[in-house]
Amino acid sequence: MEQFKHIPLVFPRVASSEQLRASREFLSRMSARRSVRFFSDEPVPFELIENAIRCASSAPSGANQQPWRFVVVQDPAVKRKIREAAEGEERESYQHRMPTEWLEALAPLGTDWHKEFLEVAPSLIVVFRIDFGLATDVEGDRKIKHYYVQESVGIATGFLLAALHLSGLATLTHTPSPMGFLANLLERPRNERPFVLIPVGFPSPDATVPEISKKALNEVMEVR
Ligand code: IYR
Repeated sequence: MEQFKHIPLVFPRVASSEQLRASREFLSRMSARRSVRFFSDEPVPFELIENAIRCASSAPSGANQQPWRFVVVQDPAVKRKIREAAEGEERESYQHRMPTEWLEALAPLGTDWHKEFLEVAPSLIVVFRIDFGLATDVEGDRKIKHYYVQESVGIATGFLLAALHLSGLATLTHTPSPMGFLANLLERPRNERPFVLIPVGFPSPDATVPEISKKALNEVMEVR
């Protein structure tokens, strides 16, 4: 049996007063996050995007396969194409595909098929899930099974949103539907599928957000 190396865990122990302080500060900052649909075109320092993607890529994943790819779109011509394609799909969805029940659930958010933010935000991060690995050997392409892709990419996306927010940037968790066009426009290989599209930038000065709230702790937590 092949031996795989283990190394000592690095786990700095912090004083409980500091644990509590850090926990409260993180809670307070994360609770102030909002999904933003109105962006300014002000550019974003690129290292903020890089570091947020480094952070996302540190997430746990099934068998540590890290089944994700983050495509950062800044080219105005590509952003325009993405907007045009997304609005085409979304217009069809809002006008013909989404059942009344779905439209009613979305009503408080005030969304519609217009997606101006896809062109205005300085960066779009398109998260792709890598459904299987591709290895090439003498017999040609071979598929490598990936495990828990949906869960892994969901966790990494959570890390990404948290990192961008704590860097002082606004984001939107956007899923134009269907979003297969993103794989074509961004020329992804056949093992990659779009997972979510995240515009990143600063809010426009007159940005508004829907007046909605989060569930209270006693609605989301049970202790037994
Ligand atoms: N993709 C559409 C509709 C939409 C769906 C859900 I679920 C939302 O939480 C928000 C919007 C859109 O982006 O408008």
